[in-house]
Amino acid sequence: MLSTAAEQYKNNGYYIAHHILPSKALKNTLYEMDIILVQQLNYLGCAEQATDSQKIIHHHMRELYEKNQFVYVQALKLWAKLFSLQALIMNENIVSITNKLGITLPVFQTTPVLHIMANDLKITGGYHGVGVHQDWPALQSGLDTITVWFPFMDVDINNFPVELIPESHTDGLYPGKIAEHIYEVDPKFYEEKNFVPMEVKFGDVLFMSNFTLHRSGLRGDQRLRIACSSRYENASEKTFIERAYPSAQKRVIQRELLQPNFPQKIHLDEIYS
Ligand SMILES: O=C(O)CCC(=O)C(=O)O
Ligand SMILES: [Fe+2]
Repeated sequence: MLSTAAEQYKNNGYYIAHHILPSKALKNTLYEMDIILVQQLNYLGCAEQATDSQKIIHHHMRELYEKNQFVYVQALKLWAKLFSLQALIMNENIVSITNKLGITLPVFQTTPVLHIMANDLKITGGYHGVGVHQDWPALQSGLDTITVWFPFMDVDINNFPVELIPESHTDGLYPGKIAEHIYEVDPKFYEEKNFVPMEVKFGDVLFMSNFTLHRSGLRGDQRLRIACSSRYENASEKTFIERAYPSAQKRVIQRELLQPNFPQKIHLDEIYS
């Protein structure tokens, strides 16, 4: 079965593995995401309780979004840092499949990214899906890097599926321009009709070559779609070794205090008493 996975992946530039993530772990992460929202809602005076229900989480997101868009964005940024999310991306079934697909010595030079799509949660001037791109320019490490993408709810053609062009992974880098979140591919170089929506259910995982052309499908109904995306890079890829392990990503630390004069001794007394 797994040799078929490798064959499909090599031929098509992607492979979908079904039912490989435990629903308990996915639900636990959803629950922790909701705790992050509910802590802020409670702090802002709304009496809510955390759950793992997709509908209620959507409601909590809307509630916080309407109360305070800044706090809402801060909460969503913290979701991507959850320990349980890091554990999910390193799930043994995912590791084993990436290994079969050629990643012999996996490294993460990036942290997981969450892609959140809902028609009623668009951020003013912010991100609502990404245009046509390849993932490689944002990393520039191993040529065999795999994007590992999985949703926290069933994704069908009406719930913002990822759309990709099968077999586009062997054409090399497509010409394009630097856009806000991606290196956007010039529309002259692909045909609209070749995009295929990826139907990926809760528990399923999409494995995609870093060279496969893809975008966020913008066809969505009233439902919420949350997906996690991570990059399995191969420390042993030949050109990655030859190029001395490059990475296009940098970490920036702001050295100034974010809240001037915070903390004071009194705040620490509460922690350490
Ligand atoms: O989830 C999406 O809509 C976009 C995903 C994507 O571009 C990625 O994971 O690299
Ligand atoms: Fe991407």
